Order: sequence, then structure tokens, then C-alpha cells
Amino acid sequence: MQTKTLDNLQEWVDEIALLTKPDKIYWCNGSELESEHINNILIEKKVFTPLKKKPRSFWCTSDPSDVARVEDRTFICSKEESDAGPTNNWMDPDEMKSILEELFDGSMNGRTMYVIPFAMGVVGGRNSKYGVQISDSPYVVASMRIMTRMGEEALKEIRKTHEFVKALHSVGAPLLSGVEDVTWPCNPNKYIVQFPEDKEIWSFGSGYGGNALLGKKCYALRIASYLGWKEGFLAEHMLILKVTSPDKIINYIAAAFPSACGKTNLAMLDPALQGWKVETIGDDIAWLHFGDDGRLYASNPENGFFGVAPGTGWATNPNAMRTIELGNSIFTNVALTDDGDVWWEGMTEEIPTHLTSWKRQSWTSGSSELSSHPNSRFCTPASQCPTIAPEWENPDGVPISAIFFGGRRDSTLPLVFQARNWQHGVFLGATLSSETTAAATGEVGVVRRDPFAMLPFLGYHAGDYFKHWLSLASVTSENNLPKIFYVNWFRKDRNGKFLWPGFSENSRVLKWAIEQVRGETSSRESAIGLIPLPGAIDTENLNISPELMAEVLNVSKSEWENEIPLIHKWFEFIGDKMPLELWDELSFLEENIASM
Ligand code: GTP
Ligand code: SPV
Ligand code: MN
Repeated sequence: MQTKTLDNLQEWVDEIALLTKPDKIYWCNGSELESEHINNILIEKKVFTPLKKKPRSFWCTSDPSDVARVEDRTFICSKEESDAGPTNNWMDPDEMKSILEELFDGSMNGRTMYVIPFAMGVVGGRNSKYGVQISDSPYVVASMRIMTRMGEEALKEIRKTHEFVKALHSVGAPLLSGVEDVTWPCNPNKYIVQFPEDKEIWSFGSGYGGNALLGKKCYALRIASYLGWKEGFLAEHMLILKVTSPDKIINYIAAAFPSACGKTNLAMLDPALQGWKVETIGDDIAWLHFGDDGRLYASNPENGFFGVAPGTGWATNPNAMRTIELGNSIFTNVALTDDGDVWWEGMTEEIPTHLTSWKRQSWTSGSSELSSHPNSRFCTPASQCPTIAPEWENPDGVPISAIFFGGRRDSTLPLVFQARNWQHGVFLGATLSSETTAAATGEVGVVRRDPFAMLPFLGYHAGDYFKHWLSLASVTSENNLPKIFYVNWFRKDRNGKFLWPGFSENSRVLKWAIEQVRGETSSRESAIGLIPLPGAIDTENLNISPELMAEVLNVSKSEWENEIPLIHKWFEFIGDKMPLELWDELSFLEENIASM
């Protein structure tokens, strides 16, 4: 447990140095000068290749075995197993600590131990939280500087309150003297461990993404979701966007989609519809707190975007392209062009004739291998995004009028439908399903339940989490709560082609949802919820037939008959803590489908 001695941070740093035995200890201050110094170390070590075509930007490739989150090596070590629940790996905290202490013993030998103070949320903000990551990876330091508010200012807050999450990270590759370092040190034995009650994170063996940048998934989702359960807020895997309609009315929308299912793209959407404007508040994580007016306010605890590179291009997400054009970015596991720029599948229509692939091999167009890893990423400051909303750093967040849930499903789930009420909306979140993607190791394309897009990120029991969501309706009036929608951009036709064009055209779905929020209803009750009436989704200037629209919005009895047993199995898997209200919703759905 965190003790509040005068210098609990120094004590912890001393303790970890004694355990991990680094050559040097370096306290990060977040300055420009320091950033240059760290980048130079990485260039010298040949980890970073400076890009000729983008200012202060770097190409980097990981070990081919360390390319994504490792869900099977991720643990929630609550004191009681019943607090971790059936969706998490669990081990007794004492047992886990002794395994980890052995692994961390001497793990920073020959390396520098960086002490990285950081804030999640703006420094000093009412709902902001603090952490200190200790890491032996300079790549992590450079990335944390982009992804969090890192350095002196955060440290000052921590010195005031002595409150911070201890986030310990080692790549698990001690460097013996005389032995040359590799560009991407890591360890085949990986552990990503959260101790929610102690507010501690221990991450061993990986240098990549959410495994290693501990402010992101480990803190802002796993630890924070647990704190939210205890303190009455929500920490969610959600983008936050601002929509201004042609009559200048503003709505804020949050959306939870699983990893690599379109959050960054929707957050930066360039609307196809004339007169509509979308601005960005966040692209991956939202913390939601009740405001004094009883509404839910969302804020983005992050400072940068760690976005999926493949598929991000001028045609799909021009605003992400404009963000990275400004430089100050790290590109990991994409391809390097011969003239010193980056490229990946889907960036441009024209494919370069020659590249250096993410495996650092010569690559020519027409090659059967991808030039970039499917989970390759750009890491870039949010402030550079041309569509960033002026209020993105408002410490109190923005009032949310709608929440979208959605996943990647080639059938069954229509383009969009609305929940009848909050409880039904929680049911939609709890039953969210999606095909697995390359964002985590393991098979890709397998349909699984991913409740609220939080399956890999929940810091406590999923049943308790559903109850927490349901309980919000007793904190405030239903009228104050956001309206809930379910979307699916990924439905396919018989030939495996996407039925809906997606990307900028998703603004048409935003428009319909906002009309629903405003009570300008153009929907009908269906077996699964409120479905747009024919013609209610604006298809002006979109070459799509009414028949195709009907197909994309279709609620198929046979498809839902296949779906219901899967939901049944899922609820049974959650076990005794599955709220009865959600079982009731399932029975209601079953009856509705049966009488179709
Ligand atoms: P994480 O950062 O892993 O949490 O992912 P994310 O949810 O932010 O996903 P992102 O927006 O990066 O999109 C992932 C992939 O889905 C990219 O290859 C996109 O091109 C693709 N994608 C996003 N939106 C759409 C869409 O509307 N339609 C289709 N077909 N693909 C989309
Ligand atoms: C995700 O997988 O949802 C991500 C990427 O946002 S990572 O930070 O690696 O978890
Ligand atoms: Mn994510």
C-alpha cells in the first residue's frame, strides 16, 4: 500500500534501483533539451532513424516477437480472485509479486533507469491523475513524452500530494558488460500486471505500445476503471468528438469500439455532409464524471495519439495525415521509403516501387509480404491535430449527449440502431461483439464478446462493471444520461465486400443520431431497438440504392437466432454477478426475435 511519507517517491525509486540494479538513474523533466538528448541516444543506438521528410520524426522497428498487446500475459491481481472476474487472468498478489521480484532482480543491469513523472489529464485538473513510470527503455521515455503530460509540472503535483500510481517497467534484457545491445531489447517471458488495490503496475519483457507505455491501457483503463468503480466515475475505451450541425448546435459524442475498429478514424472524421463539422477531443480513452448539472462529462486523459498506421491515408483519415505531417512523431513497424519518409499499406493509392520493410528488409511492390506490420503505429502529439477542439484540454471535460458502441461484425448487426433506454443501452454495451484484430497477439478475425470494448482493459469483475454502468441511472435522471446507439461500419455482402463506405460517410450516421438526441425522431421500434426509418439516413450525394440501405440496416431473424445463444453463453460465463436486469433484457430480445 502506498504510504504517505514525506518522500514516498524517492523511497520507491531507491527501492526499485536496489532491485533492478541499473548503471544510472535519470529523472525526466520533460524539457525540449532532454527530448533532444533522448532522441540522440536512440539515434546513436540505431533504434531511431530520423526521417528526412518530416521534422523531428523517427522510424523505428521492434523485435518481430514484440508487436502488440499480450492479453494472455496480462493479469489483474486483486486481493480476491472474485474481484478480477472471469474475463481476467488472476494470480494471488503476493505470489505474483514474488515472481516479478525475481524477474526484476538485476533486470536493468548495464542500462539507465529512467524515472518518468506524468499526468493523465491536464496538470492540476480536478479529475486528473498522476503516475511515475520507472523504465529502462529510452524509447518509452520518448513515447511517454508524446502520450502523456510528462516531466517537471507533473512531478510538482506529485510532490504536493504524494499521490501517484507506481508504474514499473523493464524490457527484461540486462546488458552484460562488453556485450553489444540489440536495437529492440525485450524478453520472451512477458508479464503485464495490475494490482488495483495497491494502485501499482508491473510490466516486464515488452517494449511495445500498451504493454510498455503504462499511462495508457494499464493506468488510464485498468487501474482507472477500478478507481471509477470505487469513486463513482467511468474510465472507458472511448473516443470523444464534437459535432457542430449546420444550425451551429454543438453535441459531444463518445464511442467505444474495440482495438483497431475505428476510434481514431471517427474522432478525426472529415464529414461528407455539407455544413457539418467534426472536431476531436480524444481518440482512445475517456474518463466520464458527473457534472454538477447531473450530466456526464468526458475528458481525454491522454496527450497524444498512438494510432494504427495501416489503412490511415489521405482518402480515409486526412486529419491524421495532417497531424503527422507536422512532425514530432515516432513511427514503429511501418516501412521506410528510399527518400527518408514513412509508408504503409493504405497510405496512398500509389504504391512505392521500393521500401525498407518493418523487418528491415528490401521490399518491392508486388511482394507477397506486407511492408508494414498490421499493428504498426504512429505516435504523435494531439495538439498538432488540425481538428483538435479548443476545449480538448478543458479540465472538466465536455457534456456527452450520445454514446456509440460498435464492433467489427460482417453480419447480424445493422449499420446503426438506438437503445430504447439506459438499461437497454447497458445491455448493448455488455453484449458488444467484434472480430479480433492485430492490436493483440493471437488469431485475427475471430468473433468474441468485448463488453464496452473493455474486455482486455477491465480492472475488475465484468459483472460488477455492468452493475456500475446500470447504477448511473439511479445517480441522475434518465433524461440527463446520454442516449445510447450501436453502430457497425463493417457489415459485408455475400462477396465479402463492405456494404457501407464508412470513414467520412459515417457523418450520415452521426447526423441521424443527433436528430434522435434532439427528438426529431425518424425511427421505428424493431426487435433489437430503434432503427432508422427508410430514408431517415441522409444519403444525398452518396451513390447508394434504397435496397442497399435496407440491407445494411436489416434485422435478420435467422442471424439473430444464431446470435442469442452466444449472448446466453456469455452471460453464463460472467456468472453470479451478471445483473438480473440484463438477463431480463436478453429474455425480452429473445421474445422479440421469436415473434418476428
Ligand atoms: P486502437 O488504437 O487499436 O484502439 O484502434 P482504433 O479503434 O482507433 O481504430 P482505427 O481508427 O485506427 O482503425 C483501425 C482500422 O480500421 C484502420 O485500418 C482503419 O482504416 C479501419 N477503419 C476505420 N474506420 C473504418 C470504417 O468506417 N470503415 C472501414 N471499412 N474501415 C474502417
Ligand atoms: C489498443 O490496442 O486498443 C491500442 C493500442 O490503443 S495499445 O496502446 O498498444 O494498447
Ligand atoms: Mn485502443
